[in-house]
Amino acid sequence: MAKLWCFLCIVTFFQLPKNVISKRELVPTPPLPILPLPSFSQLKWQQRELIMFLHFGVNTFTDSEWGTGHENPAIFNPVGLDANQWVDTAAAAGVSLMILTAKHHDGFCLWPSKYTHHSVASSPWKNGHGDVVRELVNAAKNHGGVDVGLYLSPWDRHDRRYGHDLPYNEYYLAQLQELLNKYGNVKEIWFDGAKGSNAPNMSYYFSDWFAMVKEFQSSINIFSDAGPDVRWVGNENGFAGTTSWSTINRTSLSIGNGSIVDYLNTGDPKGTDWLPAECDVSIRKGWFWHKSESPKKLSQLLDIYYNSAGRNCVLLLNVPPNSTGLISYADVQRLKQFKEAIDTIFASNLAEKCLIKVSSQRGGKDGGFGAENVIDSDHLWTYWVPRDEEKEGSWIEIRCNESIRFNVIRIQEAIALGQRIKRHEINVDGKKVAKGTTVGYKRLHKLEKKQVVYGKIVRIKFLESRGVPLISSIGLHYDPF
Ligand code: FUL
Repeated sequence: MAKLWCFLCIVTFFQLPKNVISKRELVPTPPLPILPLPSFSQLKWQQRELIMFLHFGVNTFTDSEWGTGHENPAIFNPVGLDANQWVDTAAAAGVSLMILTAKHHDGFCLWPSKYTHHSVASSPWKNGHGDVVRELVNAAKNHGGVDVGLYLSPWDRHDRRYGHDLPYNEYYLAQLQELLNKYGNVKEIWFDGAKGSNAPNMSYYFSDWFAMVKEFQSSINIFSDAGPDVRWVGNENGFAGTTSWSTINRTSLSIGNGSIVDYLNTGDPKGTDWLPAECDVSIRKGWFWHKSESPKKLSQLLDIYYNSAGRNCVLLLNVPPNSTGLISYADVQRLKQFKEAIDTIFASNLAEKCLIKVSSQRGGKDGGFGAENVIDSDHLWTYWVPRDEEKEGSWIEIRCNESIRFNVIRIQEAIALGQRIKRHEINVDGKKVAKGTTVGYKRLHKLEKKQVVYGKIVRIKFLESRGVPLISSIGLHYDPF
């Protein structure tokens, strides 16, 4: 008897793991990604949505946009400079990264570079002991939650080495090392492709620059016309294309090449590189502060937001400190209004009050990929997935008990598994109200003024996609502005 008991015991012991495994096999797995994918740093960058650019330097004192390189450092004296005010302004506007022009085309350095005299060290500001980069870095650190990025202009109108490939590239690399070694974490570096038409010929050693940047800063994103981490959107109006892929072929890109702006603007569904676009635009007409200029209207800033962050891009909004060294009151006020407006529009999601139905769901009910994922607070890692067979024609329906009033539709893809949607449309109570191509991290459809919608049933149809669409969030909002 004892022997028999023991035999049963052994049989049960060997059967148990099998049962456990077969139960586990039933848990639906996420679908395969569709390459290319974002890197960890690119995902973090995308979630920022809004970055602040700070153009500041000798031009702030000469009322110009492109300095000649012959400016006397004696003119640089921002007696009231307070980087805490810059950071407070940015943080209040919801900004988590600030990019400062450490050196613009005029060659004047906002930090005391040991490789040139053309810097703050030769200015009367703080008797030549000032360092604007340090002030920003310290203020950001004190504030917490705000990161720093730097712009180092390749085109240098002051340094005599410019136009001589080897010495200038060595000079530029030496300055990069100073900036990336001495100031802690730098989250983005901006390599501007601009160069005057009469400037001397010059080859930049991009491969050396990029390799060195990554050596010093492992989590940095490198911006240039051609990446490698973030690309230019092809204009300076802050507008991405209505079709906006984060994917593109880097081999078709080059820095400072005016003929590729349309390609940069839309990206490429067949692109083999993940290289999302950043939309740079200034809150004023110029990049640098000019007494005669004032900030754009709130409605213009909202348009820019819809056409950048609302088209799968990050908005890089320039807010130039003035000659006192402060962000002007008018700009601070406008940014406050802008932030309040965004908060008002997106604070409530009217879809949350309604029932969400989907055409099908991977793994069936309770499979983990259902409709509930599109109204939770995670906009990346929880998402709705239709069945594999539903690559085209899948849909999400928002069914409300009573009519709701909205004029903004928000759709977000789970881009961590690749950008997929090629074409979609939105119907309200059976009538088409909007259509579009790409979605990406965030797509906002702002309906025209006269088109405020009252409706009960909103259906979002995914008509064409690379693989099944993965939707991480859906929103219906009302914009009163
Ligand atoms: C351009 C520059 O020439 C402007 O001065 C500004 O810095 C803008 C962001 O990029 O290419």
